[in-house]
Amino acid sequence: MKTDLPQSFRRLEYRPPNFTFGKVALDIALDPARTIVKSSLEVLPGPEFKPGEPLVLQGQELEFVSLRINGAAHRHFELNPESITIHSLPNEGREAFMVEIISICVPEKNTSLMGLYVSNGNFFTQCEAEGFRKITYFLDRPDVMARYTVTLRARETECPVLLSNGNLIHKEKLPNGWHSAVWEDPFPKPSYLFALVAGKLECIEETITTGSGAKKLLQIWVEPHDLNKTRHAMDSLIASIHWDEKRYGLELDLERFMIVAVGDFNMGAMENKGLNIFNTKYVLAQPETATDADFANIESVVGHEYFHNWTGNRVTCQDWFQLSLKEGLTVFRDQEFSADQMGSESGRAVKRIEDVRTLRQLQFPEDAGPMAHPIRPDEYQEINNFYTVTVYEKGAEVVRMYQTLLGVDGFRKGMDLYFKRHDGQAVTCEDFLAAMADANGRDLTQFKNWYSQAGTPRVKVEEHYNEASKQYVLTLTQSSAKVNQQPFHIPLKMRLLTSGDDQKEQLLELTQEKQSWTFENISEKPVLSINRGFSAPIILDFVQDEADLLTLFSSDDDAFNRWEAGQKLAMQFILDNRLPGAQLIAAYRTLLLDPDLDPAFKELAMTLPAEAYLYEQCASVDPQNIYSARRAFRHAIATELRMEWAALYQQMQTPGDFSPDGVSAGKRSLKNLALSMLLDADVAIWSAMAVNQYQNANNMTDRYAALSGLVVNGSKQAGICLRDFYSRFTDDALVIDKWFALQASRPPIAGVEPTLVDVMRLREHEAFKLNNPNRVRSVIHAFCMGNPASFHQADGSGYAFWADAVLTLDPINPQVAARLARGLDRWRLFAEPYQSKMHAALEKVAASKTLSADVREVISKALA
Ligand code: 0A1
Ligand code: ZN
Repeated sequence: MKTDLPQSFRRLEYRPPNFTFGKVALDIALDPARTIVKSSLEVLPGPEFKPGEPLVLQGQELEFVSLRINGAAHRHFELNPESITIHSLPNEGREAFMVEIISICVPEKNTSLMGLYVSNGNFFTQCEAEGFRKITYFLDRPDVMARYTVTLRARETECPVLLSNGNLIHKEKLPNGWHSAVWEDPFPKPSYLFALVAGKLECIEETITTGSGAKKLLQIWVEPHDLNKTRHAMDSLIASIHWDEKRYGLELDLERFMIVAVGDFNMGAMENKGLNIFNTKYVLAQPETATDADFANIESVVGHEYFHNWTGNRVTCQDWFQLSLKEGLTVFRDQEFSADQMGSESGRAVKRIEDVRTLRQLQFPEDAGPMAHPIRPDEYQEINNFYTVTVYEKGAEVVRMYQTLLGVDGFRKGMDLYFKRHDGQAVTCEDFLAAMADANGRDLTQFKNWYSQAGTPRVKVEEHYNEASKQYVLTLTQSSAKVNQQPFHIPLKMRLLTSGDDQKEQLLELTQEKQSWTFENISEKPVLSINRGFSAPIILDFVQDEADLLTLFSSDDDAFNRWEAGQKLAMQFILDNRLPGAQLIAAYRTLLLDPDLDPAFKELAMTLPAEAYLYEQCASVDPQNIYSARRAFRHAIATELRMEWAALYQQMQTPGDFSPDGVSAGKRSLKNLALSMLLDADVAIWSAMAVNQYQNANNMTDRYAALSGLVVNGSKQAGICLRDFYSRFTDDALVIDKWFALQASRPPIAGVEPTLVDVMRLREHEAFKLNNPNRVRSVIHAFCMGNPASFHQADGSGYAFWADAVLTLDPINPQVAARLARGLDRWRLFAEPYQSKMHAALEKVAASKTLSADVREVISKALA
C-alpha cells in the first residue's frame, strides 16, 4: 500500500546498470509462513560502473536477516521499504565480489500473487514484471541477465515435487522429513523469468525428437485430479514446437520443458524459462468441461508462451518500455500459429476476423481513452498497468505490417538477422526494426512512428471514376488521433472489383498525409475493396453506398473484407436505429444458404458488431438506446430468417465423438448461433429444443450454448437448468466460473429482476472467493466490463457497485482491482445521466487514501 505521491518512470531516463551479476545461487527453504531465502550473488561492474558507487538492490515485503560480502559480515548498508543500499564495497566495486543475503518472506499471506505465493497448498511464483524483488533482494530489471542455480528445500510429505528453471542436477533426502532438489539453468536470464513450483502435483510426459535429432522431455504438471484434462495442452505444445522449427527455424534449446497449471493466477500464463506457469483456464480441457473457445485459447496460449522462449527469453527487453518488443512479436507468432492450425485458407480468414474483432472491441477504445499509449509507452507509474491490448494486440498488428511490407520471406530474413545479432541480449524495439530494415535493404525510418504515437489513425478514402478516360483515381488522406503527430507508414492491400475480374490485389503504401493513385483501363466503375485482410490497424473513413457494401458482402474474394462489409452494413442500420430491409435480409439468406462457405465464417458474418465497438462510433453514447437498436435489429434477423435458422440447426449437427478441430468447432458455432436466434425469435416455442440440447450434449460447447440461450432469453426453463449445471460441475472450478459468468453477463430482460440483483447474490454465494482472480473476473469483471446493457443503468447502480468492488479488491490484489478500475475509462463518451454518475463513482474511488499505485494510476488518468 502506498500513500506517497505517485512516481512516474520515463523511457528516456533509462540508464544501463552500474553493476551486473555473473552467477546467482539461490537456496530456498519453503514454508508457507516463513520461507528462508539465501541468495549468493556474483557481482560484477556493469556498463555504467563508477568506482565507489553503492550497490542498490530492490526488495519488497522482505524481512532482512543478514548480509555478507566475500564471506564476511557487512555492516555498511541501509534498508528501505523497497531496497537495500550497500556501501563500502571491496576495492570500490572494481572487481567481482560475492554478496550473500538472507531474507524471509511469507507466501501464505501473499494475496497479490506476485513473488512467491501459495495456491491450494502448493507454492508458485510470478516474477514478471517486478515480482522477483518480493522473493529476494536483487537487481530486478530485465537488462541484468545471470546464470541461476537453485536449491529448493521442503518437507517431502507436503511438497513431493520441487521444480525450477532448467535441468534437474541433484536430489537429496534431508533430516527431519525434508528433501531438496537442485536445478541449473544453462541460459543467462533476467530475474522476471525465474520460477519455482513446489507441492503435490503430478504430470503427463512425452519425449520428442527435434529437428537436430535431440531428445526433449515435455511435462505438464497439474493437481492429480486434473491429469485427465492435460492431453490437449500437450498436443498444443508439441504442435508449437514443430511449428516454430518449420516456420522460423527455431528449436527448443533445453533438454526439458515444463508447463504447470495453477488455479490462482493474475493473467493467462507466464513464459518462465523452461518452466511455464499457466492459469488452469489455459491448460485444462476435456470435451465435457471445456468449450471450443477454451480449446482454441489453450492452443494459442500454449503456443504464445512456448514462442516466448525465443522472442522474449533468448532475446529479451532492455527495459519495460520495450514490452511490445516481446509481446507484440509473440502475439503475432501465436496468431500465425493458430491460423496455420486451422488447416485452410478460409480457416485462416476466420482467425483473422476473430483477432480483428478483439482489437476493435478492446484496443480501439483503449487507444481513444485516458489510458491511450503508444505500443512503446514513454511513461508509466505502474508497469503492471501496461500489459495492455495496445502493447499486445496493436503491437502484433505492427509486427504484421512488417510482414505485409516485406513479404513472408523478407520478414523471415529480418527474424534471422534479429537472432543472429541479438541472441542472449536485452534489446530495444529499434533493434528489431533495424534487423527488419537491414535484412531487406529497406529504409523503415518512417515506420518508427508506429512505436511512438498513440491513437488509431484514420484514413479518408475518396474515389473518382472517369467514364470517358477509363481512369479511376483513388485519394487517401491520413489523419492521426492526436495533434502534432507525424504521418504513419500505412500498408493498404486493395483490389478494384469489376465484372471483368481483371484487377489484381495490390499493396499501396500510404506514407504522406495525402496521396493519390491513378488506375488506367478500368472498364467500368469498380467497387473498391481496401484494407483487405485488415492490412493496417486503422479506421477507414469511407462512405460506401449500400449497394457497394452489398456487392462486397456477397462477392468480395477477400474473406475479411466480405465480413467487414456485412459489419459496416449492420452498424449503419443499428446506429440509424433501422431494421434490416428486404435487400439485406436477402443477402443474409444467400450467405446462410451458400454451400461453399465455411460455417465458422457464416457465424462471424451473422454476429453483430459488439456494443463496445458501436460506442466508439458515437459522439455521445446512450447505452440503452444502442442496446435496444442492436437488439431489435437482431430480433428482426432472428425472425425473418427463422426457416433458415431451423434448417441450419439440423444441418450443422456434428454426430459422433467430439473433436475440437476448426471445422467441427465452426459447425457447432453456427448451429448454436441458429439456436440462439430461434430462442430470440420465440423463446416459448424453442425452449424445449434448447433444454433437450442442454441435457443430451456430449460436450461443453453445446451444453453451455443451450444454457446460455435459455438464460439470456429469459426462458422459464433457465432456472432449473442452471441448478442442474451447478450440481453436475460443483467440483470443477473452471466450469463453475462459467456458471457465475453466464449469470453476471445476462442482459436486462423485461419482467425479470435486474442482473445486478443476481450479481449481488452471486457475490454472497458460498463458492464466490474474493482472492481467486478467475472467480472474481467471472462475476465482477463479467458484469462491469462484459455486460454493458445491464451495467449502464441510468440510476448509476452499476457504477456504485463498481466503485465498491474496486475498493474492496485493491488491498487484496491490486492488479485485479486495477483491471476492473479500467471499466469506466470511456466515461466522457457517455451521455447524461450516465456520465455524471460515472464521474461520481470515479471520484469516490479517487477519494480513498490507501489506493495501490496500480489503481491510483488508472483512476487519476481517467479523471485528468
Ligand atoms: N508475459 C506473460 C504475461 C504476464 C505478465 C504478468 C504476469 O503477472 C503479473 C503474468 C503474465 C505473457 O505474455 O504471457
Ligand atoms: Zn507474452
